[in-house]
Amino acid sequence: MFNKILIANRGEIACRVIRTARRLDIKTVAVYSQADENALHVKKADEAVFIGPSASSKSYLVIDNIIAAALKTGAEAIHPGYGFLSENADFAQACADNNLVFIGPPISAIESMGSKSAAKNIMQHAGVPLVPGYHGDEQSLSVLKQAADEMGYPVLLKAVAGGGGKGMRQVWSAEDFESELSIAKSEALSSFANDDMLVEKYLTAPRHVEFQVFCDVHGNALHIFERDCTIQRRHQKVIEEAPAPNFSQELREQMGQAAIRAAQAIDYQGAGTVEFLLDEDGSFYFMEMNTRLQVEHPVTEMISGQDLVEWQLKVANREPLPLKQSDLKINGHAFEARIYAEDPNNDFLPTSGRLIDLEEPALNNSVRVDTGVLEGDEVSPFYDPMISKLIVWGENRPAALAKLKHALNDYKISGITTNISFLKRLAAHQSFAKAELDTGFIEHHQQSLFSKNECNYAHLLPIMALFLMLDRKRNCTASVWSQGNAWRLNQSNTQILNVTVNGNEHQISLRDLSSQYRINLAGKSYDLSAELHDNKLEAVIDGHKQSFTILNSNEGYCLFSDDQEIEFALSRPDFGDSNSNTSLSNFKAPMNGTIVELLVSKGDTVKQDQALIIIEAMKMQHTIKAPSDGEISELFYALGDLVDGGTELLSFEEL
Ligand code: MV4
Repeated sequence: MFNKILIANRGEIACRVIRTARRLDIKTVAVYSQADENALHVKKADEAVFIGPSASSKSYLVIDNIIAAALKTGAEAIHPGYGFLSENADFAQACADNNLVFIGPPISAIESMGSKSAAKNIMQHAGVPLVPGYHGDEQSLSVLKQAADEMGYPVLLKAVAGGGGKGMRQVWSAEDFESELSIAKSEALSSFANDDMLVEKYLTAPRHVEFQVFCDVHGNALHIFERDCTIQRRHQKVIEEAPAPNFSQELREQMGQAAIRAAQAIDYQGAGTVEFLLDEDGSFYFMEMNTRLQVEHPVTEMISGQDLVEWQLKVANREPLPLKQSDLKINGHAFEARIYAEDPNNDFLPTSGRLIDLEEPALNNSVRVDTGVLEGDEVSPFYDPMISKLIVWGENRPAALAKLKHALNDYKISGITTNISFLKRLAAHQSFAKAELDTGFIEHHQQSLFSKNECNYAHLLPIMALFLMLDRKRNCTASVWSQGNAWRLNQSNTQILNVTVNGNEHQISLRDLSSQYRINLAGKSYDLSAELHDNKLEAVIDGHKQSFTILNSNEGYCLFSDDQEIEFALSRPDFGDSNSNTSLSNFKAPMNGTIVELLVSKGDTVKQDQALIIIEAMKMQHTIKAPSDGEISELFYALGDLVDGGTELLSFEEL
């Protein structure tokens, strides 16, 4: 086995690879950018090498810097993780040129899968089913339209050069074909400088089912079952599971064999994923093959009991696969929920800042958290905003789902907005429990998944008041009563508290009756007793005992109850110096990306909320909007420019 490997990645996947390497007594070398100087993956590795500025284009994507780091430290092999250089054939070639083992497939396999239309041709020859459609070179309107008419509507137009859902357009009837084609072509031309189209039968409610495959250099090939990754939002996976629900053993065998044929058709080696669309009638079709370890590989590990990184290392070391197909058995069910720094109530815009308090669920054999951050760390705008992955296991799907809900409830992050509350609503959804899955799930269930009743916090105000009082008591035992600002001494044992929640101030009177407290709020009175230990408040409200977690947050505190997380603060005295509109104007790129639409010009006057710039990053589009009516005084970038996360994009003058 290797003595030392370099991990050409960051965050949770770098930590994940280090964990297995350490168990196998392999030394590890991390690489890091400026922003990651104190990152967890750097702390976990035996050695770490600085490779450049924060922008990944200047660090994690610089092949020469990574190769130099490996040569300098004497690493024998490089694990690329996912993203970054993991599917870059030039990088695999640079490894080979420098006698470094690339822990991934042969260069030719990466190249074969890099072009979508070439991949489809290879798969067709290998007998892997493709969605019925036209993949030809002849691109005239009459040929494309005839293909569509013959297969019947609806059809899907896909840019040959596209991928990840970009440049796709549905056509529902023959009359619409010509106009939809011209829109699709112009979109493809501006995005990919190539307007060649595929025409496919449009599957209206498919599932995304992918197979984990493994091949060694000795010609052995097998699959480690499937993952259902149907729950996606704008082509980003949200919750994945294994095995796929409502999936027969017969279908598993058929699709598994097709996946192995796909891998063997390109002389694959190492870990790969073959993605399929699964139609409602049980037909399945090849979509693409990913030539790397996937983000969601842990659900496969949970149900198979195998360590996929260990398998990768063995295959890269030219050892045979550790097991035969017949040795592998599915045990139970697993889910993965991706925890992101993003705001579900603001179009999932990435958030960044410091993870002030971070509480993970209790970890054990059935609850796993793969993370790249610690409490107090900064989530920077430079990289993918995924904070961690929560992976759970149960004897069967309902048991695993119960575990997922419980663990999500116990996962608490304050300081930055995350998608945890959204994940909780997904996990609790009736249709999800029934595994009524198709790729439109989140869109179809918008109403229930984005309900705004989170603002209903009246019943939590007494808890907030009680916490503020007990917290103050433990911090300034000397004299609670002599503290100034919002605390006012009334009678000997009654205080008036002003608590701010969502910008609203609430006046709460709190009377200390030695063993109990009586709270008066908006004309109602409550009797409570409570104890505060660290950040847990145990309160008995009118005979009902409940437990709450309260973490420190940016402006005050964050209260976590069963289904809500809500920020609150003790109101500060008004010094009359507050400038109300300070933080609204953010014209910074949320992450590294490309300007795909520039909707205004210098000197334009715009209305509040008008879209100004659309930036695309990580397959997502983000719209920068006007915070108020105003004028665009300067635009710093042009259409098509690549910008680094955090870069100021324009200057704006309020009118
Ligand atoms: C499709 C399809 C329906 N019919 N092709 C989206 C990403 C790209 N790689 C393939 N995609 C799709 N291709 C046909 N003929 C529906 C999708 C699709 C999708 C696929 C997998 C997971 C989520 C999806 C969300 C929307 C559309």
